[in-house]
Amino acid sequence: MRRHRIQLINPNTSQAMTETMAHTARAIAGSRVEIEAVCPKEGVPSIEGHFDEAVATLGILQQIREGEDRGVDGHIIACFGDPGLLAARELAKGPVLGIAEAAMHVASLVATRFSIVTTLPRTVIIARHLLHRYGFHEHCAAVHAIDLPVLSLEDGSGMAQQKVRDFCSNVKHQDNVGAIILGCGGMADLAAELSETLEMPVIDGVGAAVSLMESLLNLGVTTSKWGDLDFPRNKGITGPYATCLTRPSP
Ligand code: 5HY
Repeated sequence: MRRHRIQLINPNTSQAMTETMAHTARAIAGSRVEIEAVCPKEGVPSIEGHFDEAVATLGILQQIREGEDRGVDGHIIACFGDPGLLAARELAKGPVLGIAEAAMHVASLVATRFSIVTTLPRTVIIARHLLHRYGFHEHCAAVHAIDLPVLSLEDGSGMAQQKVRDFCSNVKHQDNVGAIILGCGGMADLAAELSETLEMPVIDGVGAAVSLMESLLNLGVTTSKWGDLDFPRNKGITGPYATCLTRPSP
């Protein structure tokens, strides 16, 4: 049975956060799966808004290109805004999953309603836009921001993690929901512990995306190239984006 190679892309340039997510991904992945964790060399140290997402998207598409050239089977965009997801699906042969979309699918399978706990207030609208785009807005009771800079999750003090724990405990008792989604890739390593202590499903998108990706690869389904997710037409794009675009041989 051929091994599946999944590229886990952390769209920010934090190597520490890439390792946190890679650790969780490898813990969840089955024995037939190899996780290749990467992050762009240039770009934004953390993604906390629309501008950051736009800047990070070039790095994501270049990583997709490099992964395709290495022959990976699938890609995961490990940032809770799912930046560049549809553009990445156009570029890739294999499936591409965003951690927000994956977490919402998994949460809706185990609870009729869920709440999302994310980092900064300014990113709440990004999660709301995705809830509507993916059709999960009726499943979501609330999107909360802890008012936590993303990189505080990697400062080693543990304070950010304690804030997440306390906040999720309040959400359990206030929101009348059956599940909580952790709205940042940097929180990936907290889901198992919180599910146990809160005795309810606490879902992280990295783990959810790895499991869903394995299912897609086992089913042998890939991104449809019939219609809008077909490979981009190579029409002489100039500048840094041109590097994303060598069309793979059929
Ligand atoms: C993330 N930012 O998952 C998002 C979280 C957020 O750098 N990785 C980031 O707050 O949107």
